[in-house]
Amino acid sequence: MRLLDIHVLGSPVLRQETTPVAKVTDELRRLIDDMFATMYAARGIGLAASQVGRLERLAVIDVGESPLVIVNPEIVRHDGSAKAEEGCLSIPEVFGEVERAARVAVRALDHDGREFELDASELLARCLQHEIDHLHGRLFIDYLSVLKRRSALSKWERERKQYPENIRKLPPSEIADHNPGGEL
Ligand code: K1U
Ligand code: ZN
Repeated sequence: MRLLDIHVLGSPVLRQETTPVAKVTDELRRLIDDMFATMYAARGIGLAASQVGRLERLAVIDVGESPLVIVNPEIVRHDGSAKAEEGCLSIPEVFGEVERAARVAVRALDHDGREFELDASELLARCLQHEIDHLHGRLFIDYLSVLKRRSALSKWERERKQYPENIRKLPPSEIADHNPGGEL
């Protein structure tokens, strides 16, 4: 298992559209394992491929229930709306309230390339929407009002100095520290 570098705001890959995965191969499963290790090490609840500089359309999620892999995810139904604070591993220390669908149904392929559908609400619904947005080059700050976005970006201008070349490197000691799902 390897810890991957996380691309932060300013890295062009975060704004790119990802490419649908044609087949879930062993190489892709290794990437998925590395993404879980990286997400746990960074204390996140989700991580999309573009955040680690890859353009395959896939993300990993663990909101404390069980680890979830979504390959080629699509929101097939949504309803209601809910507002809550979000953060992003690619914009550390910046937070903002985002209104999203309260419930979503997502269709995707799993770790073995099998199609499944999932109904989600609460934090899982929010995290699914946040990760699927990443896969289309969208970030939570895009939803903030002009004033809140300006303030988020000014905070980020101070924070970003810690990330030369728009890369966030995780300390290797983090690898075994945090693994809520027992996945590693
Ligand atoms: O994709 C990412 O950048 C991961 C991001 C996902 C996310 C956070 C909050 C709402 C929706 C999606 C994070 O995990 S940032 C870390 C964080 O804010 C958080 C961690 C644990 C519980 C709740 C939030
Ligand atoms: Zn994010």
